Amino acid sequence: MVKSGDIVTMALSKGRILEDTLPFLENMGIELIDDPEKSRKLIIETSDPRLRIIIVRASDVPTYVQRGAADIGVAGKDVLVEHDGDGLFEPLDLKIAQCKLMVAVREGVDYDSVIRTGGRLRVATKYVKAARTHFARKGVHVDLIKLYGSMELAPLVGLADAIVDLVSSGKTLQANNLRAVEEIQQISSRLIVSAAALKLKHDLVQPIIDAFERKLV
Ligand code: PRT
Ligand code: MG
Repeated sequence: MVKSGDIVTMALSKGRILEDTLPFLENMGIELIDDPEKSRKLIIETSDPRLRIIIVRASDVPTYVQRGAADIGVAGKDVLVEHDGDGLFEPLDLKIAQCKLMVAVREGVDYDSVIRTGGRLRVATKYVKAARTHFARKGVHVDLIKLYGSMELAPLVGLADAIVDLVSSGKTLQANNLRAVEEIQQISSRLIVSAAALKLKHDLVQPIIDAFERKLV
């Protein structure tokens, strides 16, 4: 029997992060016992009795790791920027789930002249911290409108002049008659580890970090 102090818990979100993290685990010879995309289980055992996976919302991964409910996790840089990083280490850029955080406006809108005219720009986004920092740096006054999804709709129905959202293929913007006008940041997912786990479970956690790093080079 493995004692709980001898188990590493890894927090992952379903979808692209899980998909792109599995090859790292496979490279370590680790397989998941259940398929999280099919099973309703939220705690998934692996072929290594010392490692289990918990399935959480992408934006909740840092919370679980920070508070010690998970030892290690994979989270997008977008999520980490919005989260307060106290007690979290970010030892590796896994270069997975890559995309860009961008400003977009309706097709035909002259963004530069809107900015120059100096009126308050209404910006709808889930990424309030990143957006605030970006526009403050540019010296642009903004009204930030916090949304939890489907940001692309906001400029189409007059809720906002612009959005700040993640873009990968650009198809979502295109389908909604929007155009990216500014890149804020390149985004990829990071391996995150709690300060506590790094200290108290060092012998279990460090080999996992090392194995992830070996797959990267
Ligand atoms: O869905 P949920 O609300 O649970 O959370 P989430 O949307 O944050 O999770 P998920 O699994 O969709 O995304 C997890 C992580 O993947 C994000 O935190 C990003 O770091 C990363 N990632 C990479 C992306 C994208 N690419 C991406 N394209 N996350 C979201 N998108 C969305 C984007 O918001 C937009 O709506 O896809 C749409 C644009 O895609 P294109 O290809 O049309 O440009
Ligand atoms: Mg999503």
